[in-house]
Amino acid sequence: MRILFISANQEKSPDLVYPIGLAYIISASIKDGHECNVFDANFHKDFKEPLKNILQNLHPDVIGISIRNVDNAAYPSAISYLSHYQNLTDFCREILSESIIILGGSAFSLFPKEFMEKLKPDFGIVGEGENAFLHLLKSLEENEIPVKANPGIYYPEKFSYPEKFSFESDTILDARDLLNGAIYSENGGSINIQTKRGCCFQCSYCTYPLLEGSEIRKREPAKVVDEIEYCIKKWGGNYFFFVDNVFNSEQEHAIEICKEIIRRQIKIQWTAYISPFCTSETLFSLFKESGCSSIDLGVDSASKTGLDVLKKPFSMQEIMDCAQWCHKYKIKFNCSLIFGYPGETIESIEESIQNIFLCRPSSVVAFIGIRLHKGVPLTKSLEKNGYISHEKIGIDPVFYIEESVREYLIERLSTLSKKYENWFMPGLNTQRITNAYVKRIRSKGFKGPLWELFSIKD
Ligand code: B12
Ligand code: SF4
Repeated sequence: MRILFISANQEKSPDLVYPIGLAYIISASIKDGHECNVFDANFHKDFKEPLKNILQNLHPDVIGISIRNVDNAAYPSAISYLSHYQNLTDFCREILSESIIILGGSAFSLFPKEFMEKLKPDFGIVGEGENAFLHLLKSLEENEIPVKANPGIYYPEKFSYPEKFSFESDTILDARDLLNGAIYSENGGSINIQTKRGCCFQCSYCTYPLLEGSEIRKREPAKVVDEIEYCIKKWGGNYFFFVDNVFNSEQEHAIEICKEIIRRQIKIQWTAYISPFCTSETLFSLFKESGCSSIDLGVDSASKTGLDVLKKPFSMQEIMDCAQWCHKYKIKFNCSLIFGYPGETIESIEESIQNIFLCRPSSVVAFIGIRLHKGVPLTKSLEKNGYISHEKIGIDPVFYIEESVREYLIERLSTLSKKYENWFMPGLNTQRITNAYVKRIRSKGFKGPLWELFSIKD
């Protein structure tokens, strides 16, 4: 089939992000013999003219649209991207009413019913899209109504994630090229790469097990490193972002990848999300040797109550150990925090802040409140105890904030972010790093997450 793939994302904050999810769908489609074309809205703020040209010249049978972010998840100034997605899908319909529109991506997967109602595509695919997308195309080619189509929503893989990273294919490299990898590598902070999917934990607020499944499916380390080498050769970039929800959730696998980078003597820098469970000093020393420049330490809370309520699978001691190894091996690290969870008190807020100061991170990104998503343990228990009804949770962001500490939190975190330049509160608009500034430092070659601007505190 002739397909036009559209990456709808236009968010440039905190950084320009290469649409790797769409690259995977394109890779699968190339492998299956489909004609693949792309339109990336990131490069066309006003997308109408260029999109009209491509739609009219191409007349695609199918338009596959990837929608990544629902909103920026930042209380109190949350931004919803819904109207942009609506404009984009309406425009495609207006220009070519006969093409079949299929939606997918993390935003769609979190609110499939709601996006189906608002954007009215022909189909939508929830979760991992490679096999489902090809299956749907085949059904369409054969003029069959997809067996599992469920009033327009197509859910084939929602509860049956493959056991292996089964969509491994060399066509990922062609797909990466089609999506202008070189421009992203030059203007963004990193080249993104995935080493596995799935998370076996169940932190109370987290959507990742819903999006990727709770079975971990790993790629072969050699394949991951082949892809790294390809990107370096093709695009000249050498800063990589491992986009796994937790890079070290299987310590052995992370170690194998580091060792393979070291064995091939590839000179790269990299960053990743690291969780304080499943770590060791050996892991951090291999991180360093393989080029790890920084890690985002997914702490979430540094108070005993916070770790319990958020169901984090590690202790305060494990957080401290990681911080100590980062200092020893000179790896910059950011601590991500969530304040205002159910049961948060002024004491637990202060305990968390004090413990984070003890860790001496390069930076801190602190969120106020929890953006509620359907189907996660926290939301389910809030629904059960009557705090909120299921219907109220949707595309319009709703946040849980422990009411008794709301004002204290806003005041306290504003003060901290004014006093310490390395404390960031997305949503409080105290941010000193503007998009224009980011563009300037990127054009001068600064790579990595923006918080790498701050050095590790000795
Ligand atoms: C790594 C990551 C980041 C990194 C990215 C670094 C980089 N250089 O790539 C950073 C830290 C920069 C980041 C920033 C943000 N992120 Co982020 N991020 C992630 C994370 C952990 C992984 C994303 C990823 O690359 N996945 C790997 C790819 C292969 O998977 P995928 O994109 O989902 O694609 C699959 C399917 O969705 C589907 N699919 C995708 N497209 C299409 C299209 C079609 C047609 C079909 C059929 C299927 C399909 O198939 C794909 C392959 O199986 C996800 C959480 C998660 N586990 O998904 C959050 C996530 C995507 N981020 C999220 C958000 C909100 C943001 C920010 C807005 C946060 C903020 N306030 O700063 C920014 C936005 C940045 C931007 N410019 O857009 C949300 C989006 C949903 C929401 N709640 O709105 C997520 C889901 C986390 C969450 N809270 O639930 N992020
Ligand atoms: S917060 Fe991290 S460890 Fe916990 S469920 Fe989400 S991805 Fe897994």
